[in-house]
Amino acid sequence: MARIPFVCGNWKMHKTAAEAVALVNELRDGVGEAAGRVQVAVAPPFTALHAVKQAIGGTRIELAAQDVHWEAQGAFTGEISAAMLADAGCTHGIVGHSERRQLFGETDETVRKKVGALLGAGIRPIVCVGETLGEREANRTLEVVERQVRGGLAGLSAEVLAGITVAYEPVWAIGTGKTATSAQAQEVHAAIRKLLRELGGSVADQIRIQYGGSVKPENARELMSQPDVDGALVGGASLKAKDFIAIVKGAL
Ligand code: G2H
Repeated sequence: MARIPFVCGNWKMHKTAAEAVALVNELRDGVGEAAGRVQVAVAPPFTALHAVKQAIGGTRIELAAQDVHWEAQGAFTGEISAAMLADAGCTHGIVGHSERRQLFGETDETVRKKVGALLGAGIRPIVCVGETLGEREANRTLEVVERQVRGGLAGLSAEVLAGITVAYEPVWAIGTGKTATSAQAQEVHAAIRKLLRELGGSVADQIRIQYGGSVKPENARELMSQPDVDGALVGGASLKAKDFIAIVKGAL
């Protein structure tokens, strides 16, 4: 089944509001050329969401958050709720990024709670999974990724699963300049698709599985040409308009 590729720029802890708006303005024309054939989103830091929401008006660029807290409200200093993200204009939310897992104690259980919170606010989750170098070398890649997918999506109906994106990001390829080969990516993406079929039946064919980890203009087309690679979650290269546009066009 044909899936529209989905490319999301994860800006991580980069860009002031003014810098974020300047980047969106640079993306406008290039992304417009791919309109309707590639879905495109950007995930600025929380402080730039409002400004970026204004700046993407009239474009096909959608707004994503980089994280969320699972509780609806309360005494959780520093946290942001899903309702607040919806209010800021987010249509997508990244959860379970390996940096959150490794540096901030994210677990499969908190990922699942965050997925629930996003869905409750009408925001589509992008659920990140991926193995460390040690896990790959120990031949545990598929076991780890399966545990993360099952944990993050536990109990969701097929109907709900249809609206979710999974991002496979091997930790050893993130920000390191090392990219999984297209064959390595396809192998894991196919395994994730098989698992999604077990969890959601035929909707597995609708679910986009992005690849992430040092995606750049030079490797994007080859990676996204794999049958189960349905787009990309792009970090470093999404901070430069020229590179991000080239990656978006690589999905065509
Ligand atoms: C993985 C990716 C974006 P980069 O973290 O989520 O970042 O493309 O810099 O490896």
